[in-house]
Amino acid sequence: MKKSRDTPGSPMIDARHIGPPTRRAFLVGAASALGAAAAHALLAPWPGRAADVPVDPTRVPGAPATDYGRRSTFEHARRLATPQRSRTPLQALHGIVTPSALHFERHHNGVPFIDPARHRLLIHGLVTRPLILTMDELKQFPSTSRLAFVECAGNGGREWQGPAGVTVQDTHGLTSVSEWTGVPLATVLREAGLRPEASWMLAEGSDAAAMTRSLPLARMDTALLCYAQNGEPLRPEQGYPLRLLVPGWEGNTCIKWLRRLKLVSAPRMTREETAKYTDLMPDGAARQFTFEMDAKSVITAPSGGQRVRKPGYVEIRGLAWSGRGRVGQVDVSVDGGRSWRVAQLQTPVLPACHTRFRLDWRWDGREAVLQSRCTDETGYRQPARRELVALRGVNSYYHYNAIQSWKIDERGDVHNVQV
Ligand SMILES: Nc1nc2c(c(=O)[nH]1)N[C@H]1C(S)=C(S)[C@@H](COP(=O)(O)O)O[C@H]1N2
Ligand SMILES: [Mo]
Repeated sequence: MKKSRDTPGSPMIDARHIGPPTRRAFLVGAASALGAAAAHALLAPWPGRAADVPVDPTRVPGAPATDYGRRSTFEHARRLATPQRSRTPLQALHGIVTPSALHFERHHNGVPFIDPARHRLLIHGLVTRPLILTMDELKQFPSTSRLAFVECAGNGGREWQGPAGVTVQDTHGLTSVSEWTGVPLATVLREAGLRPEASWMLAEGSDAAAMTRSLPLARMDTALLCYAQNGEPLRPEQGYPLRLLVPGWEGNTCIKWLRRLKLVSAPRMTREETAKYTDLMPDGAARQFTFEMDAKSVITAPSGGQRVRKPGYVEIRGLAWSGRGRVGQVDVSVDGGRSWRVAQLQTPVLPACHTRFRLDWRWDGREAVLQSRCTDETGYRQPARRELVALRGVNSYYHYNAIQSWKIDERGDVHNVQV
């Protein structure tokens, strides 16, 4: 961190730019003179504390332009973090894009610190021309952008054993949407030249977990080697400087901090496709290589931990998605699944992407159980919990996509329930 308060482009607030001196400006000036304390000023909310809001903002010149933006002092939505994951606050989002700073995170041994100038992608194994590519070389290939969700296979995993999460962030916060930019995997593989025996690909990350997965080449047609997210380079948490994106597939196939692709003739049975990310069925067999995330939906408002303040109009809002394509229809129930109404879908409705849905409702002040169910364009319908459990038992941790129920009690408080 630079110590001078005259650092060009510093986003610090300087008393010279904001007219009449305020207590805030005085404090910031004093802090920056202290050098080390300048670091604190740089992290301070924009452009000051709530207590310093002028009575009449038209009477005071506003804050100067800054080199990298921050959100308003009054906005506090945040990821809920434990060391190896953080969850997106779906209840606080509008539309379908997740702000990069709120994209959920999952890492098996921390976020590595990587210099993009020294990063390389090695492509070897069953290829005719092994390649070592720099980031600059990767960016020279024809590029493409698309919106897509990344969802952890463990999203909702705790709900297998009963209602566990309080909020929708707890129950569904391991899914997020970005606009991803990169080069199609197929383009780079063509450059390397596939040998006829090549049928699988081992993808490896350069984090301390060296996360590795086997992926079938025949189904990699939409896979992207991504270097950008929502218009800027990937965030470190999302795999900077390079990640694999397999749209619609379980998040663990989207190897971050990607450093190696080895073309092979059979899956390598890594930890992440044997001990992890498999589902134990009631008969003792395990599902493996399930890949696509099944259709899912959830009501984000009103949702767990919120309160419906009074009887009357409520816009029911939520998100629906499918790893197999577009959302076809979303139905909403306010009586625990006895009757259903078709929700309105907000365009665009994109494959392997969250779709926003809405339904007008009048709450009569009596207990209600809200549910949503997604049918995707393949005709697959999101199962009720009892349908899912009848098929899969309760030995699984991953791939839970049952209909979520939110109970509104007579006070208006919303609770996670299973009906
Ligand atoms: N190299 C590497 N890639 C990784 C992981 C990891 O730990 N290391 N975690 C995976 C898992 S389990 C998920 S769900 C997604 C999460 O992507 P995100 O953190 O960008 O949301 O990254 C995947 N890619
Ligand atoms: Mo994951």
